[in-house]
Amino acid sequence: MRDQILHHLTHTQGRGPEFATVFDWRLAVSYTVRDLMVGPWVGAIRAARDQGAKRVYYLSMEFLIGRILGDAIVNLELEPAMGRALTLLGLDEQVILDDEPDAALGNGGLGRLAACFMESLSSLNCPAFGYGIRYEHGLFRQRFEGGQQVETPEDWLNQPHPWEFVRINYSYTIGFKGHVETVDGRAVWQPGESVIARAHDTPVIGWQGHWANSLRLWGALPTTLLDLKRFNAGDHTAAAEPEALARTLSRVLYPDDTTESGKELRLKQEYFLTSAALQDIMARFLAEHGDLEMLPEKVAIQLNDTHPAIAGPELIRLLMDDHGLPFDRAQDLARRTLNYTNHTLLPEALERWSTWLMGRVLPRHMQIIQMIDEDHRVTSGRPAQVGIVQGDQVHMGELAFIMASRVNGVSALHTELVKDTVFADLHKLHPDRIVNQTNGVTPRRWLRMANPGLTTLLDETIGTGWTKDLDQLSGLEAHAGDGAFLDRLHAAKRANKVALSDGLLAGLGVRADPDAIFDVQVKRMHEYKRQLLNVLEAIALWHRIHESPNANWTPRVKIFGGKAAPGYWLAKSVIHLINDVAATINNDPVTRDLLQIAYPPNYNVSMAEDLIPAADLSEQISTAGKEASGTGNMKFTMNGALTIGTLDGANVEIREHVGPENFFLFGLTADEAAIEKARPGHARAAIEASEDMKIALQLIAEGRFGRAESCYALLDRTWNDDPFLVASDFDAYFTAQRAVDRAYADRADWDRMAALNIARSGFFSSDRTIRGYMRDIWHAEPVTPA
Ligand code: GL7
Repeated sequence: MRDQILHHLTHTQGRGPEFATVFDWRLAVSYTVRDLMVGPWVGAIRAARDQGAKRVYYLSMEFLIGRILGDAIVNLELEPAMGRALTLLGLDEQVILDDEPDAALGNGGLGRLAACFMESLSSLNCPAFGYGIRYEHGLFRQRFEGGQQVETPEDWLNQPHPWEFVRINYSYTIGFKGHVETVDGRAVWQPGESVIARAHDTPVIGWQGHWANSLRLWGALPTTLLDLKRFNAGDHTAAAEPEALARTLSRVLYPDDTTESGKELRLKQEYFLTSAALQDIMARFLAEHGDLEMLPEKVAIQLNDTHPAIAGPELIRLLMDDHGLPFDRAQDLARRTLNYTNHTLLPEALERWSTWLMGRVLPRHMQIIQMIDEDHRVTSGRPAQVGIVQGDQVHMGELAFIMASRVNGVSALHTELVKDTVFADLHKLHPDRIVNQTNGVTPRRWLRMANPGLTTLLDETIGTGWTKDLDQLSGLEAHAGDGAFLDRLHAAKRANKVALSDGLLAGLGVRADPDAIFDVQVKRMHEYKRQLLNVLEAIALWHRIHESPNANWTPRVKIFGGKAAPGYWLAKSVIHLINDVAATINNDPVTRDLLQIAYPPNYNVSMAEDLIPAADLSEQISTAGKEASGTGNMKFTMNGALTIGTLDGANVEIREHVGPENFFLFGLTADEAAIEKARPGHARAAIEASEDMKIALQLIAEGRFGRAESCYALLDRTWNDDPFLVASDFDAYFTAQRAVDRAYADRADWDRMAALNIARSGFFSSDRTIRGYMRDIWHAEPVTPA
């Protein structure tokens, strides 16, 4: 290992050890590890082809990968050897690992789910490709200035990316605009613009390195590099225009979380990804099988939300216009090949494009969409209000549904709500189409890599088998009454808290006592996720402590992390409020040993890997009915945090699995929330009824935490509208938090509950989720490499 690292340092990186920077070493280490991935990768690709296996294609606008090196070391079980090699070279492994920028090609849960799925697909030997966009700039970086979020561009590709292989022979032309002609009775689309999509492959190694699939990310290139005529005429800037135009396509990740963006560029990005992926899929399929009738038998395509929903019309277009199939045959093959996952019910996230924009950017697809819609109208006898084209809008959810074999929700509750709300009419027409696949997360990254202390304890207590069969964690049940085991569990958690506490002190100047409850809410900033409820509770608690400073309070550190979409000013004002409250509370001599608030900026995958293993309490407090599933909630549970949460998304299933006595439940149910929201004056009534809530709002309005003006809109909305029922759930939340205080004070009992949370978290492995997709949706089988 040491020699390999030195070899790559010299021959790949071109550096002598005496001149090498951390970056040089990190690349040399990465190439060394990558070498070990290539064998299984090539073997997997070969085995899938030789055995004529069905392949799964996961189309996603987002893959929130994070760092790759540490994950690869864990999955290839290289830790001991790598540790020794780096020691021999006089290098600090943590410094090397931390030098890698996060691949932040996603916004939040949806993108991170795609990354967990890629890892599980490889760990399960399921032949698969992930298709996405190689954004030059991932999710923006977040800083705080005067407590307010400031965004700066992210720049991960401003340095060599050691994990990718550029495939210049896998390049496809992607057209836009232009017009459709009829030649010999066949439609011919003459695009007015075109770009090249070029493949960049990253191997995704599975557990123990038996299999690796490809994450294939498309970069955009111009069809003509330089307008030489204009260049020679002296117009140098204009000459580079085609290149600049093309490159904008894969330039930036849209930083919207759950809100739809109506930009033409976004539609072009979605089509760019989808068309490149489908052309690639068809080329591979035809090379292997030749017979188009076999498509559904050999290809399963999963659409990650509606973002790639143009896949339906695109696949029909390729089958009709390139391969001469009639519409009915093409539509039937496409529908038997495609599946769609719904990830949200929020109305603002349901993608819609005007027929005008769709017709202008993708004229041939607009025609096909109308054919699909008309055919569905005739064959299903659907009611008038159902359809893809409604008025002058193309509804991508309806398009995805109508073109899918299976439509799935991402938690049991969410799937039922999908049936009852957004797709109620389509569900009645196609009652077997909607199925559930509750989300999961990979235990390799989220336990084995992120929490080495707990991993050692697990390995020593129940063996290492849990890593690939997370249900084996149930073996811990037998130890939940064993004092020596619980002491070790406590020590492992405490060590993670000490490390985090050191980081918070160094980075933010916040003093976090490792014996206090570490109460963590990390996720995108959104009204429905109710960070506001959490910070209002902090204010009310602070006020209560002041009223009786000598009462028996349980010390608490509240930790927040998360970004707001740049245009989401209400979410940004919550960030501002949290930072202002922290500045006041943290320096209060009366309460500072009992209550601290930390909000480290720029929450990302790597920060999650530090925060989650150090958490005692997981905040999953969304308004019931709004969070489709959540996946952070599962990571916390696996790492032995207890949840305070509502009956929303996968919280419901987490509570069922860990047992209601090991979960702090509060708040309205989804049904109750819907009724409460419809009640006129619900917000004001709830605030008037809650002394704690009223005081918290008053303290803000009085300017106790800095300029009250910056909170007026927030206060006004809370008093008069409160669409996410912060007020209605406030007292229940406050009471549940006091139950948390009491429970934490009984250390042995808390540790026992933490142990049971871990022991019963096996269901939330993404291996279980992927097996479900393979069985119920893709009908795909694992493959053994030769
Ligand atoms: C999300 C849901 O909000 C989240 O609850 C879910 O866990 C995730 C993965 O299924 O998908 N839907 C969505 O649009 N985003 C999500 O994170 C951005």
